[in-house]
Amino acid sequence: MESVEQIAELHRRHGIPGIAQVIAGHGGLPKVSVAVPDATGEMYLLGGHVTSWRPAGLEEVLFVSAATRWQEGRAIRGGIPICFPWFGNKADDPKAPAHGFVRAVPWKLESISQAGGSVAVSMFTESDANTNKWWSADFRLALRATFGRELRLELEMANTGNAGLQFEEALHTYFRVADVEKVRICGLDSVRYLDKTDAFREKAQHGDLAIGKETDSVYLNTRHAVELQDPGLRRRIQVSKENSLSTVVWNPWVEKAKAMSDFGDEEWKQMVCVETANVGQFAATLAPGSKHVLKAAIQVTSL
Ligand code: TA6
Repeated sequence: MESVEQIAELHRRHGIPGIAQVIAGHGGLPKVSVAVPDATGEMYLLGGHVTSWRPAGLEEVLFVSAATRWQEGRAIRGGIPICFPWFGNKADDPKAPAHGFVRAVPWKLESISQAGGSVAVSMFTESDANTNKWWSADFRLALRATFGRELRLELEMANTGNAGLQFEEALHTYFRVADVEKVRICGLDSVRYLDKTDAFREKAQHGDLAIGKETDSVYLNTRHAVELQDPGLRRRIQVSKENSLSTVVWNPWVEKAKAMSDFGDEEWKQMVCVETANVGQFAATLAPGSKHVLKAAIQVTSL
């Protein structure tokens, strides 16, 4: 983990006075903290992990568990974990870390820049001997998060090797809600999905999605934007996307919440994940020397 001196050096090189600073966050982990008139936000170097986005005049949009461990080697529970290069358990290795290996390691800070009224923070991670233990590919993965009236995310995967690649990816976004049982998720009507709570059976979504039990659904071949309606916080959260054919909706509900040591037993009521992804049969493929950019844009309006 970066020392105090290393964090100070990152701030000296990348900080923007009054706009963006590099400081020690929870657990002493380095983070970029941004504040512009339109929004505030935070992004940790651990996992290239966005943990906060708060448009001016509105409440925090992202959920982060109060039980998060804040330590290298473990993903932050909440915010926007980056799942790569596989989603869920690794098909051919049950001992491999769930959701891949990039969310629990420190990324490098590439740049902080102002773009109109927004601030863009770019971080990246690259293949090395450690990643090659799990996946032989050569790659560079970068996340550019632009904090403003909307939150724009661009996950750029570069194939730096000389072989074609196939990989899964997800922006595993945890949204903060007042009461998940009163939330409705719109935009997936008639889309087919795999129900991971029912042996991955393929089903069709009928109308808006309500959360009344453990929910773990992988929507298939969908480019649709999704709208999360939260009457308790009197807001709508729109998630639009590009270069993504999978949308995942997850709430652990009571028993799974109790089983997670870095998640409060009652916290399932205040969150729902709506994930922008390419997983399963919609995994991405990439020729040598090529790039693929998964994009999501998140906006909040009043309900
Ligand atoms: O995206 C939903 C999911 O795959 C669930 O099956 C559950 O495992 C969740 O991700 C959280 O996974 P994690 O490894 O972060 O505990």
